[in-house]
Amino acid sequence: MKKVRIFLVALVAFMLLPFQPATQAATPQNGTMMQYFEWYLPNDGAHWNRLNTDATNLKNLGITTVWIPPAYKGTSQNDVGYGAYDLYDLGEFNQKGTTRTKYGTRAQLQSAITSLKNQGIGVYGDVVMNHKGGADYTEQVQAVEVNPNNRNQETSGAYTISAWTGFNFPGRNNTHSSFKWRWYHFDGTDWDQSRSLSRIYKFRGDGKAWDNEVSGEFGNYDYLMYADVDFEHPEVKQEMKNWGKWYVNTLNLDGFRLDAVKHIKHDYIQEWLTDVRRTTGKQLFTVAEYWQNDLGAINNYLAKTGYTHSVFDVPLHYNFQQAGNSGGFYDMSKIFDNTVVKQHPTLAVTIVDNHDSQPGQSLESTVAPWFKPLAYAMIMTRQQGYPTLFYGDFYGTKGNSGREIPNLSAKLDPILKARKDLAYGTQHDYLNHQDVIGWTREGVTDRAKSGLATILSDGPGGSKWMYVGTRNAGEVWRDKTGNSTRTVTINNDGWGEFFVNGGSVSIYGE
Ligand SMILES: [Ca+2]
Ligand SMILES: [Ca+2]
Ligand SMILES: [Ca+2]
Repeated sequence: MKKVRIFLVALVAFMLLPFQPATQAATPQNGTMMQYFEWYLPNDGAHWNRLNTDATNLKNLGITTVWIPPAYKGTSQNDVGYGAYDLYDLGEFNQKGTTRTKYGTRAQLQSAITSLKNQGIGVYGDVVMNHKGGADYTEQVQAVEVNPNNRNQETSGAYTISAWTGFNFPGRNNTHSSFKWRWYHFDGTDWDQSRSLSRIYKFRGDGKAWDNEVSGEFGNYDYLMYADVDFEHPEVKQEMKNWGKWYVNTLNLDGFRLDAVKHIKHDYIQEWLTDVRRTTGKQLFTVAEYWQNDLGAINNYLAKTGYTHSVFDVPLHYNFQQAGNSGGFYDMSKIFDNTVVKQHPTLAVTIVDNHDSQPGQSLESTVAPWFKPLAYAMIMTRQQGYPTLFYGDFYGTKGNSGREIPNLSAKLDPILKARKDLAYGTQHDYLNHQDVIGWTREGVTDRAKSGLATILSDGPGGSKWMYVGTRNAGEVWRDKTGNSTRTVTINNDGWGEFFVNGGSVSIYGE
């Protein structure tokens, strides 16, 4: 009887064993996004193939998600994608004088995405909803001119203009969608073809008005460029939801980057995203581009969209730019002041530069090259924020400005590696000096050799005593960037004295 009972207990224990976790769940790898394009990529139709070939390398660098450029047909083959013409033409139909886009064909894009997915890398699609360019024909539309500096002020009576608002997509011939765009799907434009006149025109009739709840710059910043989409029109609202579902399902997307949201009716963005998440059954991580160096305006957008998605940390980018241009006289203890990552750490997508801020572009505000490794250390080795690696910083930018961003991959490689392997566990901040700041991560037990100490200076070199945790006591840490050759022995209390050169960054680890 006793033997049987022991046998049964042993049997039950054996059966239960595999279902009991041996240790706590493994700490997931840190998420790192890459913006896989810059403005001046060559118009060679080879970019999707470059992305395809790069997939394994990206995985090894620690890239977990890729933000791809707008993948649909723009106003011409050379369009970067933001002059969106046909959202359903992913390089599949002969339209605007080309079948492929600047980046290649739909088949090449889908092949690249398959390669990324095979490496476990997620893909975010760029969503250009605010406007449409490259219309197929003009329509006669009643319109009024408005003051460019105060779009709420009409500066003419209504008259008939010839507006580029007719979109039939003849080359696509109703494949994927039969929706046709007409003037009444838009709120305005900036060109009267009949008079060759450039004005900001607000359409009349059909209850037309600039959409409200957009940026308040220039009175009402609904209008940005081309034919401005009217997100108060019921046909538009439904069509964009249909397209969102199609875009996700066709490309197997994992999320979105939303272009120019400060020009789009904010509550429609929330309505659209909620609908597409529901109809696709996917969580769809989303980051919105609300480009304004004003945390108050960004906070308003987050509130108006119900905190349903993330935003780029534009104020942090401008702090980086200012620090890089201040020759050491920036107060580094304030580098995170008035930023999204400080106020909403879980909603901040942190960037250093992008395709608009790079040299020669519309929002040029490039971070100085010497400061970029410091900036990347600040977004890549801290707990807060979802960081983005810019293609143009890693591989360099092209363009004719003579001020291209150099290829910084050799300097950024160790920082990316530190994010992938070391930047885990409890963080301790030492953001307490005008020049030399630092922070540490204690590491976690299930990631071997994790834990780090970052120290940087925008001015003279220096050192800091920082606590890295008693779990690291006795270890000898080295600077993974190679900028400093000093070694640091962690003392029995878990502290070490870490050194940094002037205008430099060091990331110490075991
Ligand atoms: Ca409207
Ligand atoms: Ca708009
Ligand atoms: Ca300083």
